[in-house]
This record gives sequence, C-alpha cells and structure tokens, in this order.
Amino acid sequence: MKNTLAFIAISAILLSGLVYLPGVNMSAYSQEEDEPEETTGSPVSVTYVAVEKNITLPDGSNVQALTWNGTIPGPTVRVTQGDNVTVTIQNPTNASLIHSLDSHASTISAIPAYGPINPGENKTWSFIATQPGVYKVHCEGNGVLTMDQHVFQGMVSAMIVDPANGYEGYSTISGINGTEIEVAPEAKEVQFQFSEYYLDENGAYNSKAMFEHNNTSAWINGKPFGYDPVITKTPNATTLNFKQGDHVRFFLLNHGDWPVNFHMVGESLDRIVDGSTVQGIGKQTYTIGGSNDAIVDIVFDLPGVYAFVNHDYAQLFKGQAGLVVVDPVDSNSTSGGLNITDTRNPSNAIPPQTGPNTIPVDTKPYELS
Ligand SMILES: [Cu+2]
Repeated sequence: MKNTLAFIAISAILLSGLVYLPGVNMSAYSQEEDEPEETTGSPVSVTYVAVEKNITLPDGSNVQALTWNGTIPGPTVRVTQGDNVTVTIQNPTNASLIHSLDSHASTISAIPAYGPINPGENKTWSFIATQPGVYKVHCEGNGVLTMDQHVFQGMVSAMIVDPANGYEGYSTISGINGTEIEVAPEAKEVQFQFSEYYLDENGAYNSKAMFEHNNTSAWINGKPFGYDPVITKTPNATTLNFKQGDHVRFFLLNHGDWPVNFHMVGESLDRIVDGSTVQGIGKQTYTIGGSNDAIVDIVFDLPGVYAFVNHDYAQLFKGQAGLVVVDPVDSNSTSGGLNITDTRNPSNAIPPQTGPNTIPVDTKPYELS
C-alpha cells in the first residue's frame, strides 16, 4: 500500500510539472531558454509518429500495439558522436492515448522534454549526442504513468551513436600470446533489440504478468524466434547470412525487464565494447541488463550454422534465439544445404543507414508492422 501511495504521489508530481527541489533554481532547467550547445557535428532531424494499431506475430497471435512510426521496434536512427539531433514527436489527432518520448542518447532535463503529448499535439527538442553507444528510445506514457504498457506493447526503438573517429583504436590483447592486436574497424553490421511481450488472449497488455516478470514471450527485433526457420520452424522466419571470414559487428540493446545473456553458440565474442571501453576479449557470454547496450564484434572463421541466444533458458525458449548461417568462401554452400535460397539479410536486423566503418550487405524487407 505504501508503495502504491508513493507511486501515485510521484506520478502526480510528474504530471503536474510542479517539481520543486529545495535550494535548486528550477527555472535554470528550462530547455526553451538555454543557448544551444556548441558542436562541430552535423545537424540531424528525426520525426517519431505515435501509431496505435494491431500487429500480428509470426505465430498468428495479435498485439494491440503501440508503436513509433508503425513498426515494432520503431525506426533505428544512426548519428555520429557530436551531432546536434533535433527530435520531433507527433501524436496524431486520431490517437486515443497520451504519448511522450524519452531518448537515452540525450542528456537534457527530462522535464519538460519527456513530458506528455496529447492527441493532436507535437513537441520538438534538441540535444548533442555526446557519448557513443546503442541507445533506447521509448514512450514514457503520460508522465511515466502507463510507461510499462507503452514500452511492452512496442513503443521502443534504437538510436546508434557512432564514435566520432569510427570503430578503430580499440587495442586488445591476444588470448594466445598476450600481444596487442587491433580489430579492424570495417565490419558488416547487425542490430538486435531485445524485449518481452506480456499479453492476454486478446493481445492487450497484461500488467499483472509484467509485475510478476512472467512474460508471454520474448523477442528479438519484435519477433519471438523470428530468425529461426530451422529448429522452431517459425512461419516466415529468416536466418542471418554471412561468408566465412566475415567480421560482424552486433549492436545489442535490451528494452526488456529480464537481462540478456548474449551468447553465440559455436563462436566466441571476440571483442565487447560497453560504453567507450573494451570490457572483454574472447568471452563466451556478455550480460546486458534492462535498458542497457553493448557492441560485440565476432569474426566467423569457419563456415557453419551458429545460434545467437539469450542464455537464460526461460527467455531462450520463449523466443530469444535465432540462427546465423556462414557460407564457405568457395565450395558447397551451407545455406543451400538448409534449403535457404534467399541469403539476403533481414532488413530489421541491419541498421538502415551506414556508419563510418560499415561494409554494406543486401537486405530483404522483414519488418513487424
Ligand atoms: Cu506511448
């Protein structure tokens, strides 16, 4: 009861916008009066539109979805460290709910920037993308009230901030002889966003299940088992496809409540960058907590079939698992042996814009919309 009262009190304060901290001049935090920060980066404009719609999951079940721009997850935005990003949020007149937007890439006062936007209203604010990483973008509902519902019904997306000097300069130590090695900055790139669904039989949000951490399913880029046409035989699933010797950079972002213990069955995580720091070389698994991210580089030395999983068995078997197929450089293809005829990569796993060290790959449409 105490907790409930505290929650209501905090929510009421946030809703009213009347936050008073003793000894702090709150008017100094008004974003409207601030001089723009100086930056040598480029101006970038991005628009998020709140779209409320029904979405069908691969198993045929319905989600009464809340989305940014009509897909789960919403559009990935890619900027460079130092860029001046202007965000516009539109809540259309036909929307039924108040929405709002919180970008973890921004360091600005949460109030008023992330505050409620009524149907028929817009909001615009700007920030400098100061730190590289893979950042969560999400709805905060109405002054954080119902934020959980909006996040778990799909209102999340990613903002990748590339380092100003690209993905170079991360020197590492070889596990065999202890000498310093460099991982080449150029790589094929993949984004995996992780989260959970908490649904009733009609696809509506089940808050009781969320508070009990009892998710209906777990997803990568919106789809439970969306990259596994082989083991689970998920309808319309598609693998990721690479060539022997490819260096692949995985941008990982966890929107969910459960941690993601990221593991690539059959490979080691050759380099893990967390924030601006190398946190591991040749590790088996890296744990990404709720609303956290990491960038993992893997070189696929041998052809074969590999599985990326959340090595939490409950979440793995609820949908956070998929396959990577690596074809040999020059002999019979592995993908052909699995009857995979279209080896282009799914569009929702490949960042839509290239970065400073991107090796582009062919994609095929694969959104959840
Ligand atoms: Cu919302």
